[in-house]
Parts: sequence; C-alpha cells; structure tokens
Amino acid sequence: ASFSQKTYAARAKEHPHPLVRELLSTMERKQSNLSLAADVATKAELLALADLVGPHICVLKTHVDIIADFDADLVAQLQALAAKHDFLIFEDRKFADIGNTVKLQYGGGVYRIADWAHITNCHVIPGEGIIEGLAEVGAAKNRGLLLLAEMSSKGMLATGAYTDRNVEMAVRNPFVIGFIGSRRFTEERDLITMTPGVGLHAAGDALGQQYRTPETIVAENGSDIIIVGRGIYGPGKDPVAEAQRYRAAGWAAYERRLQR
Ligand code: 5BU
Repeated sequence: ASFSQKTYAARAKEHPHPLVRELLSTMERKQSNLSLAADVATKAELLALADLVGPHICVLKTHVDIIADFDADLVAQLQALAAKHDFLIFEDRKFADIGNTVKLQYGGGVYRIADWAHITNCHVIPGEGIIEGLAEVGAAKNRGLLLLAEMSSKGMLATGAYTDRNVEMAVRNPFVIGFIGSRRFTEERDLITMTPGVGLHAAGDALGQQYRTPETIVAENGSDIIIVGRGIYGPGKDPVAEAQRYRAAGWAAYERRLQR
C-alpha cells in the first residue's frame, strides 16, 4: 500500500529515522497533524502562543530571525514548552548557500539552530553539497532536513524538473526526512511532506500567499502535516479555538484519506 494509506502509527513503527519515528508517534498520540507557523515579533508573544496552542500541535514552526529580542533563554523556554506539550520544533530557515557556508550558519552564529531545532529546511539551488554540509552538522544530533520541493506562493519557480531533482536528492540522502510541498512526492521511501499555505479564512494575502484547505492537502494530495499561521493567530482570532478547528479538520482529512 502507498504510505498515504498507512496510519501514522504504522509508519512510526517501520520508519528507519528515529526523529521521524518520534514525529509520527507524536502525531498519533496527540491526534494532530497540525503545525503552527508562529510568525510573531517578540519572545513574549512566541512563548505565550506556543504555550496556548502547544497542546494541539505536533510541530511548532519558527522563524527565529523575526524575534526582536531573541536570546538563549528563548530557546531554553521553547524547549521546555516542547517537552511540556509534546511537540517538535522546526526552524523554517530555508538555507540556500554552499555546503561550507550553511554548515557555519546552521551550527553557529547567534541562533545555533542545530542545537535546538529538530527540523530545518533548505533550497537545493546550490546543488547537493548544501545537503551534505547541513548533514555534517545535524546528522550526529539526530536532526532532520526538509527540501523545498515546492512553495505555496503565487508564481513560485519550484516546479517541474526542479521539483523532480529535489525528490531524487531526498531519496538518496538519509539526512533528508521529507519535503515542503503540496503533496506526497514519492513512494521510494517514507519521506514526509509538510504543507504551508493552509487556511480556511481567506484565499490568500496581498503578497502572494495562496491558501488551500486541509481536505485538499491531506485527504486528496496525501501530504502529512498542515502548517497554519495567520489562520490561527491572525487579527481578531482566538488562537486556541482556531487551533482546535484546524487540528480537527486536519485529522478528519487524514481519516478520510485512510478510507479512500
Ligand atoms: P500563514 O500565516 O499561514 O500564511 O504563514 C505561512 C508560514 O509558512 C510562514 O511562516 C511562511 O514563512 C511559511 N511558508 C509559506 O507560507 N510558504 C512556503 O512555501 C514556505 C513557507 Br517553504
């Protein structure tokens, strides 16, 4: 059977990568395939949002370079919340440089991403050396990498042959645990797909974002995790109520997929 037809629990049991086993079993345990994209500007806002929504998500997606008052204590507090609420942390860094440079960016600098982010991602525009560089830092720490096989925004250029190259590189690099994209890309190994640009509140935004529904992404396209940002914490929203709504919608779509 296709991986999309198997339960997260069954895939967790069979998966060779310990981090993906942990991710898939967290999803099953919490009955959540929801990731929160927490694009807020301060440490206090990020911690408050993660504490509120934490019980409903499997992954917290961060952009730490947005946080005006980032410091090491933020990381310590995020890790405590990840333990308290049982979620993983995905720093959406989108590395895009040569292998030697991304090694320095991933392991060092102000953010020391490899020390705390279970998952990060990269563009493969520089070629396969970017994956090798990131793996040199992250593999020994049991981290995992997602390739940006597609993006959610209008006019994005990751299509066709470029997307296919992403899939080929992912299949042959064990540090790669999956993709950012809109669908399941391959059955060659159980690579996961996480999908941003999910929302029930709007068709898009003024800067090119495009939203699709959990039903399209999970039930029809076979993606594993929906990533929702402003649909949960946007102006006038109750983040807990919205997180519960997206979690229920994502899980219902997963259950429908298993019955297809
Ligand atoms: P939104 O508020 O749900 O639109 O936020 C979407 C988040 O996902 C935001 O953090 C983006 O940086 C991220 N994102 C995206 O929207 N589209 C993509 O293709 C990728 C990431 Br990759």
